[in-house]
Amino acid sequence: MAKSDVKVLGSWPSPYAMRPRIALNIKSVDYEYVEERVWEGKTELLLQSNPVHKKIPVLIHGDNPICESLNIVQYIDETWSSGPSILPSDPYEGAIARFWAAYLDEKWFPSIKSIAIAQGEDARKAAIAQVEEGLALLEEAFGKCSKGKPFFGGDQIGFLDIAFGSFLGWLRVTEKFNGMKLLSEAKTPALVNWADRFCSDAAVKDVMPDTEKLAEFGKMVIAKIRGAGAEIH
Ligand SMILES: N[C@@H](CCC(=O)N[C@@H](CS)C(=O)NCC(=O)O)C(=O)O
Repeated sequence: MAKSDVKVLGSWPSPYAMRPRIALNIKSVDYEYVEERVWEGKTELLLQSNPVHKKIPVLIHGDNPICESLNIVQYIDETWSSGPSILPSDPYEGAIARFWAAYLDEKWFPSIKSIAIAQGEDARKAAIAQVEEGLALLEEAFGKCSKGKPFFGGDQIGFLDIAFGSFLGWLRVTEKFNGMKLLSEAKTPALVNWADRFCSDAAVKDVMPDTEKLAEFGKMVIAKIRGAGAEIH
């Protein structure tokens, strides 16, 4: 497949945009990465490719746009057999991986955002407690899914590794902003080691944003939100 036949529309600070890139790297598929500065405006290509949500990431394969990051990862897994499988072949393990991925997107990451925009100390502490509660659940899930292997997906990075790992940059920024560790040897030892392994994996390391750069971007976004009373996307 020629590089120009596979495009990813993404934005560097977006956790969601990392997901298709990691999946394509796992499958050793060459692709063109198109940086969309969605916080400044949207290109015609993005609006045409994702007219429903108007969000990145979008995978454009030939003439076909595919939207929603986890849906894209599944598409990549089903389309290319040029690398290890990303979704578990066992239906129960697949259902568990998709369950936790939905939990991360629908509940856990919104709590991370709540820490950033919490008004007052009580609200901030409540949001931190929610994030920590989620991490305790994920620590337990890691034990069950990995069965003693390095990743949620076993020996290789799988669907849930991608879903969760893509949030590690923002988790580190949150730790930095709040002067605390959310992933710690004391509370989440397995996830601490998993996070190090995930970030240094060949499929991930070049797409994981630098924490300092992400923190600078985060400050800008938070200031904008506090000013406008808007929501973080
Ligand atoms: N559920 C979507 C979320 C994608 C998303 O929220 N993208 C953000 C960037 S992180 C975006 O494009 N925001 C622009 C907007 O909402 O206008 C996915 O998994 O792909």
